[in-house]
Formats: sequence, C-alpha cells, structure tokens
Amino acid sequence: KDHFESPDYYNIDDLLTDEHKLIRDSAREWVKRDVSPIIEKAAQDAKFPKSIIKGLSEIGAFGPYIPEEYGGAGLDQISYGLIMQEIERGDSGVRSTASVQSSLVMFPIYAYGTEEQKQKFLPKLATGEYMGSFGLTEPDHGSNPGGMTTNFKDEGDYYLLNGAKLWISNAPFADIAVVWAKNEEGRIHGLIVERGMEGFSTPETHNKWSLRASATGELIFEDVKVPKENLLPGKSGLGAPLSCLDSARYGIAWGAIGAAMDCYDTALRYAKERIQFDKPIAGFQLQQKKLAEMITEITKAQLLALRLGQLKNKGKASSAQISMAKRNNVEMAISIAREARQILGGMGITGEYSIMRHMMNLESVITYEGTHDIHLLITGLDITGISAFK
Ligand code: TGC
Ligand code: FAD
Repeated sequence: KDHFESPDYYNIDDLLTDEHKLIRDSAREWVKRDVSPIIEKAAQDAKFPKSIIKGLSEIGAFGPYIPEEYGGAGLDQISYGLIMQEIERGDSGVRSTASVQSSLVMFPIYAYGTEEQKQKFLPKLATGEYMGSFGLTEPDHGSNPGGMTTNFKDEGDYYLLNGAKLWISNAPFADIAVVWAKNEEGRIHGLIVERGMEGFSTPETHNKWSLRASATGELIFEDVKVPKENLLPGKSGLGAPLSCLDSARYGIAWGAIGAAMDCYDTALRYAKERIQFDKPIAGFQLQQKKLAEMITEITKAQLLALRLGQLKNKGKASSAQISMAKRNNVEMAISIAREARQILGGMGITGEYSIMRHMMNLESVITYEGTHDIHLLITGLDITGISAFK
C-alpha cells in the first residue's frame, strides 16, 4: 500500500520544470509520511487531524501563489495545482482545508484587503497560526449565493452583522472567517469576522458520510459588532466571492487527479496480485477494460489541468474554462473511485484501502464549489450566451 506509483502515461513530467517536480515530490513525501498513516483513523473518527497543519504550511499549501512578502510561497499556478494533487491523493478533506485557507481566505485578503489587513492576517495564515473559513453558502442559498440574506448595517463605529452560513469547511476551529454579506443597499461585501467576537458562534455539523476528516460547520451571527477596519474594501458584488471560487475550483481540478491516481494505482496493484480462477484478476478482459479506461481518463484530466495551469500563469484562464476542468476532473475521479472499488471486491469497502474513503469524499467535491449541474450550466451559458440558471 505504501508504494504509490504516479501514473504518467503521456510523459507529462517532461512538460514540468525541475522546480515543479521538486515541489510535487516534497508534497508527495510529506503526504506519505505524515498524512497516509493517520488519515483513515481521522476519517473513521470524524476528527480533523490538527497535527497536519504545520506540515501543510511547510509544503507551501497555505498560499502557494501568495507573494513571499506576505508569507506565501510565491509559486506559480502549476506548482499550486501539483501541491493540491498530492494532498488530495492523501484525502480530499485535507485538500479542502488547504483550498479554503489559500484560495478562499488568503486570496480575498490579498486581492481585496487593505495593507493593514494583509500584514495582520496573511503571514499568520501562511504558517497556520491562524486558520480561516469562508462563508458564502446559506441554508436557503447554495447554488444561488446571490440570494443571500446575511446582512450588515452601518452603526457608525462598527458594522452590525446578522445571519447564518451553512456547510462551512474549517468553521468549527477557524480563528477567522471571510464572510459575504449584504449592506443596506443589498450590495455584497466581504467581512473578516474573528473568533471571540460577541454573538458569533460556529456549531459543528455532525453525521457526515463524506469528508469526515474535514471539520464542517455553521457560522451564526447574532448582532455581531464587526470593526469597520475588517471590511474588505477592494471589491464588492457577487463577482468578489466568485473570483475566489475560480482559484479554489482550479485547485480542485488538480486535486481530483490525485484522488483518481491513488484509486487507479491501488486497483492496478491489487488486480495484478489477486488470484481468482488460478490467474491474476488483471488478466481478465473485464478488469483490463476498467483499468485501461481509468488511465485514459486520468491522462486526459492531467492534460486539461496542465493546459489550464499554463493559461492561469498568463492570467488568461476564463471562469468557464475553470468550471469545465473542475467538472470534468471531479466526475473522472468519482467514476474511477467507483470502478476501482469494484476491482477490490469485498476488500474495497474496508478502511484497509483508501478507495472507499476517496469515493465518499468525492461526493462532497462534486457538490461543493459549484455542483456538477451548475458547472455544466456555466459552460452552457458560455457557449450559447443564454443563462439557464434563472
Ligand atoms: P451572475 O449574474 O452570472 O454573476 C454575478 C456577477 O459575478 C460575475 N461573475 C464572476 N466573477 C468572477 N469569477 C466568476 N467565476 C464569476 N462568475 C460570475 C459576473 O460577471 C457578475 O458581475 P457583475 O459585475 O455583472 O455583477 O450570477 P448568478 O446569480 O446568475 O449566479 C451565477 C452562478 C450560478 C454561476 C454562481 O452563483 C455560482 O457559481 N453558483 C455556485 C455557488 C458555489 O460555487 N458556491 C461555493 C461555495 S464555497 C464552497 O463550496 C467551498 S467548499 C470548501 C472547499 O473547497 O474545500
Ligand atoms: P442546492 O443549491 O439546493 O442544489 C440542490 C440540487 O439542485 C443540486 O443537484 C443542484 O445542482 C441543483 N440545482 C440548483 N440550482 C439549479 C439550477 N439553476 N438548474 C439546475 N439544477 C440546479 N460553502 C461555503 O460557502 N463555504 C465552505 O467552506 C463550504 N464547504 C462545504 C463543505 C462540504 C462538505 C459541503 C457538502 C458543502 C460545502 N459548502 C461550502 C457548500 C456548497 O458550496 C454547497 O453545498 C453547494 O454550492 C450546493 O448548494 P446546496 O447544497 O444548497 O444545494
């Protein structure tokens, strides 16, 4: 189980720089050493393993592309993608923690925050001394965040925040939350809400069958007095949170490849070793069909992610291109997890192997950051010019 071999059927490594490979390999090494041995138990116990926070910071997973002057790793978008791929090979929940911290908390503070906010929060978020969460989804507004009702009023010295967010990754333990709420004119703004502010609570959501090693919760605001200096002034409107989602969705497009690689690698090795009817099950055509289709789909997903990374490095990746990659690669990963689980027969349902955990995790990944349906409709809108959302 410890001999993961990264599938690279089209020699995509040749298209990476030495720095990319170094970053990818150190993330891989860390996942093997510090995540793989503990993650199954964390998932079974439904406990976020806080012990990994330091390691996530050390491999550059907190703010990979945030400049070094703010504590980030100052890397390019392909390095960011490769880090997400390696983390999700370990577990989608761990990658979620990194996605939220980097793309949904550090990115908006970096892109839309004041210099004081950047200095105050970014270096501590980069080391994991502060952990963050991102509150967009509400009980009655998931796919349609523009309908949100969480709101704030200008009370002169402070903003008075009321409302509730649901399904928030990292919420139960995060020190700060980037919260999206409407002002009195109905315009959406981002506010940094800090743990300890009166009227702010973060109850945990229990009984999940998916992403069990990631803590999910609510953000509840009851007359929370938010200091005025905690408003992100750089951008308002729905486009502000959606631009953060672009960055996180891009990371997920790479991350899903990691989960798929792990399932494929496990299934391939198992199929070569497992004997039935006096021969390895890898010798049966039905199993070869499954394995051959898996490596084909992984290869296509790798090329899609790499090209998207090149576009992103040039600042030329459109939101719709990111949606296509997130949707395709997560669907690819979940299909591979389902097929791989069958190759392992009964063993596939146990925690002895990672496949069932990946499969259950991916049910969240195909839902959050925009559902599979929503991303299809984003492509539909992009190619027809007509919105099918409303
Ligand atoms: P629409 O009218 O299309 O757009 C409103 C404004 O936003 C602009 N815009 C974007 N800007 C930047 N990036 C994008 N991706 C953008 N998409 C749209 C748009 O140009 C417009 O700007 P302006 O200046 O004209 O006002 O908005 P809509 O209400 O029709 O909704 C569009 C829709 C459905 C695509 C959008 O609301 C959506 O993506 N819904 C899905 C919601 C979602 O993804 N939620 C994710 C919550 S966070 C999360 O799940 C974290 S999981 C944790 C983890 O990663 O581990
Ligand atoms: P709904 O929007 O109610 O959708 C239900 C179904 O209806 C879906 O199949 C959807 O595709 C379909 N549907 C909706 N609208 C349309 C339409 N116009 N046309 C066709 N079909 C449609 N959110 C955050 O803000 N921060 C987080 O950190 C975060 N973490 C999460 C962690 C987990 C584990 C999970 C499960 C979710 C998380 N989310 C987070 C929320 C996530 O983004 C939402 O669950 C997601 O956007 C979908 O919203 P919903 O669950 O309300 O489903």
